[in-house]
Parts: sequence; C-alpha cells; structure tokens
Amino acid sequence: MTEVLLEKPFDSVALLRINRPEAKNALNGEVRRQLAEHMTALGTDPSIRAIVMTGNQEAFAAGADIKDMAEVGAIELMQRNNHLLWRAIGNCPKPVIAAVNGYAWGGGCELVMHADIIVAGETASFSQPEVKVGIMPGAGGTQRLTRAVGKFKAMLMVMTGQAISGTEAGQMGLASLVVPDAEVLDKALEIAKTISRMPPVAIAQIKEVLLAGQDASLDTALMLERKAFQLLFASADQKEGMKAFIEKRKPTYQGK
Ligand code: CO8
Repeated sequence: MTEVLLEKPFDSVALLRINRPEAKNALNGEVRRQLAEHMTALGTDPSIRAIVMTGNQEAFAAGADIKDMAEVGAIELMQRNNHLLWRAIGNCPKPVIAAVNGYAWGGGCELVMHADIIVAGETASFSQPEVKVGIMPGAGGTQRLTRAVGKFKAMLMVMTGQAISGTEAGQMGLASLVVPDAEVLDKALEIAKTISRMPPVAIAQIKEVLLAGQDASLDTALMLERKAFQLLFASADQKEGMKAFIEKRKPTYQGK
C-alpha cells in the first residue's frame, strides 16, 4: 500500500500519511480503499490505542479526485459504494486525530471531519468548494460541518466555496487546536501519545457515546452515557485507576 503510508512513531500509536503529492493528495479510489483498510485493521488491533492521519505540508487532501469522477454517471457513482469506505473510517473505534497542513478541501475537509480531534496549522486551508465544480459535498460536508460550526457558517462555506484558514477554523469550532504549521504533526502525535496512556476501554466508551449521543435526544444520550459510565465499573482499569490514585502512584492500564 503506497498511496497511504502506515508508520508506528511510537508504541500504541499509528500514523497514516496520505501519499499522492503529485495530485495534492486528491482522494482517488485507491487512497480511500487503503484508508478504509488501514482503519479497519487498526481499529481491531489491540496494540494500537490512537491513530493520527495526515498529509504533507502542502496538502492534507485537496478533495476527491476530480479526474476520477469528471465523466462518471450517477449509477456508476452509486455502484462504487464509496460510502462504505467512508463508513470504515467513521466507524473506527480507536481515537483518530487529524493533523492538518495545507489544503483540506472538499473530500479532504470531509475526511478531516471524520476524525475525533483536529489539529490544524495556522495557515492550513479548509474549504467545501464542490459547488464550484457543479456538485455539492457528498461525504458529510453538509452535515458534519453544520454540526461543527452551525448552520450559518456552514451555508456560507458550502454555497460560496470560500476557504478559511486554520486559525479561522479554530475560532469556528472546526479544529480542536491551532498551532504553528511546523508543529502540527508533533502536537497531534503528542496528543495521541497522551491518549494512548489512558485506559482504552474508557476511551472506546467515550468515543462511542459522544458520537452516538450527537444524533439522539438529550434524554437518550444521557441514558447512553449513564450505561457506559456504569459499564466501566466492570473494567479492571477502573479498579486500577482509582486504586492508583488512592495509593499515590501511576496507574498501569491493560485495556481490560
Ligand atoms: N482532483 C484531482 N487532481 C487534483 C485535485 C483534485 N481534487 N487537486 C489538485 N489536483 C492536481 C492538479 O490537477 C495538478 O495536477 P497536474 O500537475 O497533473 O496538472 C496537481 O494536483 C497540482 O495542483 P495545482 O497545479 O492545481 O496546484 P495549485 O497549488 O495551483 O492549486 C488547489 C492547489 C487550489 C488545491 C487546486 O489544485 C484546486 O483547486 N484543486 C481542486 C480542489 C477542489 O475543487 N476540490 C474539491 C473536489 S470535489 C470533492 O471533493 C467532492 C467530495 C465528494 C465526496 C464523495 C466522493 C466520492
């Protein structure tokens, strides 16, 4: 797999790099397939506790590959079943951190929004420019963006294709953290390392409940939270975490 490179910068942390620099990391079928395969494998690999996905300094990804879809028909597009590849990324049970430098446009911005935590460089560029090529976002750009920044900012971005900087993305709620461009990957890896030391069962429950709760009524979401909270008292890591606190020592979590 060369369109998406897998590295292990440290124990328990995987780094996925989109690797099509000649096309500004445009997401062709192969990139999406490889991303989905990696996410599926890493999602069930007990040795992995956090995943960072990134591109390069110029581009996280400048969109879906326009050359790959310029002549496609609606039925062929439907039969590509691309949503299954996107779903594999969105359904990854491990924490996913996007480290964003350069263009995160179109499908690239949508890919970023599949992550749980977004670290953006100050001069990164976020945009949903699909309307400029006669289409609209098709992998969550109208929905995840609206949930992140609200209706009015989302409408402005999606209807004009106007790009915003990483700094603006941070102010609007489209990034968890904004740092100087040169520090993006290190910061994302540092966050991944911190999370990788947390109890994995609790991290998995936090991710699942937070995401599922977004689409539920408040009462249902609070019930989901309560059940997951109670479930964690069946974990060895809860016993270890609280015992370690009382004994004034560092906990050792085993993911059990
Ligand atoms: N698709 C295909 N090729 C691309 C893309 C892309 N999205 N972006 C850049 N490239 C290619 C260029 O064609 C060029 O190739 P070549 O050297 O062969 O001419 C190479 O990358 C370098 O790009 P530029 O020379 O254009 O570089 P610049 O620095 O001048 O400009 C930009 C960079 C501003 C990012 C510019 O390349 C651009 O505007 N790209 C297109 C951005 C865009 O419109 N993205 C949205 C695409 S539509 C989409 O994402 C729909 C998502 C739906 C999700 C569901 C999918 C199935």
